[in-house]
Amino acid sequence: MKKVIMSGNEAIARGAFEAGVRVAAAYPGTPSTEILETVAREYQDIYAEWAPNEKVALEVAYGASMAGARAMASMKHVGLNVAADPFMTLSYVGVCGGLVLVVCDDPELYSSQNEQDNRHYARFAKVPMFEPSDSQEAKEFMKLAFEVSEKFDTPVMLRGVTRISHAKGIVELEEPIVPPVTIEIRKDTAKYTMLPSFGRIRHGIIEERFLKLREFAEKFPGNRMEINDPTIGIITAGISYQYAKEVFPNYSYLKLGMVWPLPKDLVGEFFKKVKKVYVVEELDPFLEENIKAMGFKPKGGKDRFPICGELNPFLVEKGMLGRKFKPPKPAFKEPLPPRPPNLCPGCPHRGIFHVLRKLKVFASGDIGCYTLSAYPPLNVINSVICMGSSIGGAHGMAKALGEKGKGKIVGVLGDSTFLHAGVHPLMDVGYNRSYATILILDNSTTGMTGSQEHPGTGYTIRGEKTHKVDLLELGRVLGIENPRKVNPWNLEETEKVVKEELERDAPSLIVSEGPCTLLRRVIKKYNKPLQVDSTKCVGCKTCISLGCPAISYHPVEGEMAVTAEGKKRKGIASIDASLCPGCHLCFQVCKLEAIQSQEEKPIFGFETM
Ligand SMILES: Cc1ncc(C[n+]2csc(CCOP(=O)(O)OP(=O)(O)O)c2C)c(N)n1
Repeated sequence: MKKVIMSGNEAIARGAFEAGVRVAAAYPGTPSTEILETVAREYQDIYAEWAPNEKVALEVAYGASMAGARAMASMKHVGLNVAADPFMTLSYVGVCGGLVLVVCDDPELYSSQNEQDNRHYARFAKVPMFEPSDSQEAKEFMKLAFEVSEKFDTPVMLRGVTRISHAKGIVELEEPIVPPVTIEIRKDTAKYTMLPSFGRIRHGIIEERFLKLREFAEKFPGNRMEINDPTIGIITAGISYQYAKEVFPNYSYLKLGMVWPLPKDLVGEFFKKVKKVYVVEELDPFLEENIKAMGFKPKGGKDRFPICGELNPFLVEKGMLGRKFKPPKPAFKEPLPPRPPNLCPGCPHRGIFHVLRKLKVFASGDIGCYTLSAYPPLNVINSVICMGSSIGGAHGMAKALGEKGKGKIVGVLGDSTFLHAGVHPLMDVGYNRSYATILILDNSTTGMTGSQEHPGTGYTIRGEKTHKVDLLELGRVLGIENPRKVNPWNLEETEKVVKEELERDAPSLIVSEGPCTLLRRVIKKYNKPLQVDSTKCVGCKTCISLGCPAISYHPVEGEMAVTAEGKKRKGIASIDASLCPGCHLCFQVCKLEAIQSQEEKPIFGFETM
């Protein structure tokens, strides 16, 4: 059997392939993104698509399943909030071809707006959930998940976390199977049409299904007991198993590969075999509370281990032994310089935020690279909760403030976010006549998650050309009479248009159009890097306030503390030519002409070909 090294996400994709999946849909989101990217790259027989959002992705999988195909939807944890509506009722209708919903949680919020524990969703929707502890299990559990899905007529959830998705391990490859269900149109209206009369019947059916799944959990091969030292036992699952096993290899374990429903008899057996039982799990006391509800009394759980953030072997050791946590000695004497997250050099968003900061607006923000402008030195975004919320937030604020807020409220979101969850709120702005100005920062990609296509880019996940949504046209259709377009690298033009739109007492929309500097699909003609004339620079830091990583400030003393024109200065700016893509934003903000262009006719931003 061939063995390869794979990340958890790659292994999940491989599992889908080996299980004979036909249709896979997703919306990007860390840490889940590479699952569909791997499917699209490696497994050409699987139809793969970026859906506009997670709700659509799950509905696509549901349609494929009704036709008898094995189907998968993958998303990050908060994506399931968006897909929760179809998900909760999908549990009622069940499947025809197996359907697996992969959700990847993000304990520690490496790249998310919250760290919700999606195990609750499995209980909430009464569907089984598997949780792998490494890449091999990720692949195996995917295949089992499809079998369970068809056997019990249920969607199955597979939960990952960042450390499973992104860590690599050895995976044994097998040949793909031909799934047992044929793909054809079948009509079963009472099963698939959730009118109240049919839904009532299905509810009863899923309660029965749940009892059968509980029995199945007792025999599920991924739930296993490892009896070593009988004095101490740990009930655990997923990545927490790895942490505990690393520090306490000799303890006994009940490792749960199926975290919902739980195997009551197996848990009872473990309590009989081991003297003191602890529950080690990341985030919420999900296993602990459910085990306690069965009548068992673990010695410890969340009273010893943190409820917030990731666990790690040190935290598990500390919790188990009650010792003070001593962080390991750093390998370097000097601490690494802090590198706060920042917009890239040449990022089109920077120009917009320079203008919005100048105009002192309240910026109802959204989720994407542009959220980073909430940090210094830009300090522009003032609020964010979830994808698409910028528009509704700005609109609601405008309605609450009335006259007082006129000309002061903007909603800012990216192109991918707009098409994910911004279309309906913009419809609301048009319909209910808001004066809030909405800015869509169209960089022609889903930048934050690593540059994925979406319905506004004109390309599919496999790079085929396709229909491209025209954002200005869409704005018009939604009730914005005169949507405007700006080049965000042209500060004068951008400021003029934003000011005019802020003054407009009507729904208003600005589409800021400038491709992401990291976008590989677009071929760009860059200006030459800019240079600071050190004889002119007075160290006023105006260019520094753009927050461009290519520009830095250096204190000066002695002769250097005076400019050629005799002006005193404490420092000077410099531009790192290896980082500067020549966007010319700094050139435009420097009033002393100390930043020099090397172009006769500079382009603001860069030209695309
Ligand atoms: C419900 C949900 N799905 C996915 C994500 C992951 N995510 C964060 S920002 C973002 C979109 C960013 O793209 P865009 O709006 O175009 O802005 P950009 O980063 O390109 O500036 C995505 C998919 C999320 N945070 N929430």
